[in-house]
Amino acid sequence: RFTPTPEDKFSFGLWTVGWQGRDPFGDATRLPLDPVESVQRLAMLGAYGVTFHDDDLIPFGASESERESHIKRFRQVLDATGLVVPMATTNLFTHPVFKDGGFTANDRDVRRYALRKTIRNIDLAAELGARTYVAWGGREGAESGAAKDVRVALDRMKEAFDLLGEYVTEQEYDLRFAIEPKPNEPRGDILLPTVGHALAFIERLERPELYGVNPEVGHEQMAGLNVTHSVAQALWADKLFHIDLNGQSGIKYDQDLRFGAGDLRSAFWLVDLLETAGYEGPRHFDFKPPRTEDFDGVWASAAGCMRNYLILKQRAAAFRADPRVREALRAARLDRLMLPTAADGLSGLLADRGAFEEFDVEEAAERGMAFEALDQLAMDHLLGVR
Ligand code: GLT
Ligand code: MN
Ligand code: MN
Ligand code: MN
Repeated sequence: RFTPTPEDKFSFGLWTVGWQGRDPFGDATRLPLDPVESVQRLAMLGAYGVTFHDDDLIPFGASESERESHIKRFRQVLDATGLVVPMATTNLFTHPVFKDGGFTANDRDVRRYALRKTIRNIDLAAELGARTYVAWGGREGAESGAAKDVRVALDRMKEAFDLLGEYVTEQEYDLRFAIEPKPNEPRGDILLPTVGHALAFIERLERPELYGVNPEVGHEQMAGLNVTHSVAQALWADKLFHIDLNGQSGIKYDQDLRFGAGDLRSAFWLVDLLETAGYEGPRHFDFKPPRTEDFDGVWASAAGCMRNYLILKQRAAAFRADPRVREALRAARLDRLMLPTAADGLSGLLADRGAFEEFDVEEAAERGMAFEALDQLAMDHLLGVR
């Protein structure tokens, strides 16, 4: 029970289990992990996929021949374990050259370098069979007002994504982009800070169909938002290309806790949404095993992400299947929300005296919505007492 298998489509970034625990106040608490070992361990735990930044796999500055040998070892362990690479991404944030961003750095040279670095890893992503290319612009932003002309920076952001879209189209790669929003950290304020901002941005691109979003649980919560609502709107727009699952407790620094830790109720509703909305992409974990942990703790933390997802999936399914819940959903009038407001059209609405002139506003205002009883049923299922 609650044992993951590849059919569950769980994936992990190399940078998650491989995080050494370096933070702004302290040095690394763990040794580097060989990507080959990460892949082996993740496969043993029941994951189906692994994702990476260019620099997670091939150390920054490696020579061409070193690069080839890192890729070869990686391919070998993928073949041996059967793990797939559903997604890849670019590191445009660690090296000091990116201190003012990649695609929107004020320095034009840096922007051109960032695009070439990205294109180089897109080729590798396509070779390894990835279908999604994530773009997290953690350094695209500012700490002060005049330092960044946001409207012009968005022009450069659009230019970058349009060039990347042109490239994958020309190469005939079966690859789409997923923009990952975050409100702040490491920059004081980051461009495209929420799912909503990213969705609006995408519509201004030359090939909008090539771009979607990669919402991260904790990032929406850092902005004080309901991540399940953000993901629901992305699904509504057919833009949920990928997802970063993790845990966060309220508005504070990016905690990247294992999935299910932090806001558990939010995790429950998110799993309920993903499992009922027909999301078919990877369930990707972007978490950081706390720096208190040794390697046993790292693997326990990774296993916990998947276990919590499967427990919540079972709890959410039990909630949806419970006849009392179905009744409570009707009492809360969810079936009524599904009715078009004016199937009779605008003229029907305007001619309907019952809609306004004869509408009993006071009577309608008195109707209770029965949401609390419904939510308590959810709570009972989440807590495992039903
Ligand atoms: C970085 C960031 C994550 C992003 C990764 C993709 S890297 O760790 O904090 O949220 O998903 O670039
Ligand atoms: Mn992320
Ligand atoms: Mn995060
Ligand atoms: Mn992160």
